[in-house]
Amino acid sequence: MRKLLTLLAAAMALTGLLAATALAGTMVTYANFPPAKTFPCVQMERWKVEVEKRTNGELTVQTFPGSTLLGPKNMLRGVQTGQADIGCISTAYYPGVFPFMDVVNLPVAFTTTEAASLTMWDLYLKYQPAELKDVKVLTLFTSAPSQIMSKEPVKALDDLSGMPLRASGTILQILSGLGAHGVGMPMSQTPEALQKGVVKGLVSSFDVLKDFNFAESCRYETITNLPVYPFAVIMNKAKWDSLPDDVKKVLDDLGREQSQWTGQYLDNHIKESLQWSKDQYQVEVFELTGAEHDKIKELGTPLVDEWKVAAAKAGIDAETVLADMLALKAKYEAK
Ligand code: 3IO
Repeated sequence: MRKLLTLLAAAMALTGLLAATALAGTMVTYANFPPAKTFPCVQMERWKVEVEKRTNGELTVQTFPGSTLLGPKNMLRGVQTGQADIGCISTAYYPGVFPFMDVVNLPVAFTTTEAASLTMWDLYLKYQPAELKDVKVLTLFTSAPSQIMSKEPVKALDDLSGMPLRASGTILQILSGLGAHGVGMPMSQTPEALQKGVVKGLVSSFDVLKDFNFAESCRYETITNLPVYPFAVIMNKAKWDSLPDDVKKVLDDLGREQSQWTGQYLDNHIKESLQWSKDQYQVEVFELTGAEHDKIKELGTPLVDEWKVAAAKAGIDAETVLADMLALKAKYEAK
């Protein structure tokens, strides 16, 4: 009997201790718009694990993939108003809202996700743009260079004529210059649009062939090396302010590392995804000619000029930012 009581007392003490630890800590919600398998959610789960480990459980993270808490277009507002503590946004879904970060979406032909992501992070840290002042930026990363994935073959640029393709941001303008019909919508709506035949393909990075199983319907892939899509992971400012300093330090220290981790993950994953698509669905990959790549490049030039005008209007020193971005790109791509 005494043994049992001792055991009971010990159990109660342990329960109390665990409860106290949980009470002492903070739980935050983290919303994401695409499905759990996709890279923005893979990096979210990695961040959660690292944060919980490095804060010894002082901060716990409850993740909501697949637009279960906030969707692609209400993510920014939802984080600002505290419907979620943390959210992942694709900035190309918010035209005119991120005049600084839009620079990363320009057609400058990033060759790797890692270089693009680290470039984005460094640019942000250096300039601390006004457009992100009312939220806390936890990490930044990009998708991989964008390619065409379609139901009908695009062996040459002429094949694009009139073809409805899903995209967002600057890629829409490039598509229109190429005679295609760009349809702007978030990635998370693309499966339905493809299935209904509203679009005949999409322009994004090759990870989605596997993660959304787009390889099944989009058997033709064309290497275009179009812009990357920039992403920002943001936290509600009041929530951030309420966190203890040691937790803030863990999150701050993780920002650049998470950006690089995500870039490296995606650079590897696009290769794996394309190979899987070849094995699984015998997808065909087409290369364009040098002259065709030149044409794509030419169509990008006015977009850079348009960005400069829009950025200047927002009080951004556009020439300096652009030069800095190209220098960072060269630095990271040399590695
Ligand atoms: C993307 C967005 C969500 C899930 C996986 C993804 N892979 C590449 C992208 C970039 C993109 O097309 C977009 O709309 O942000």
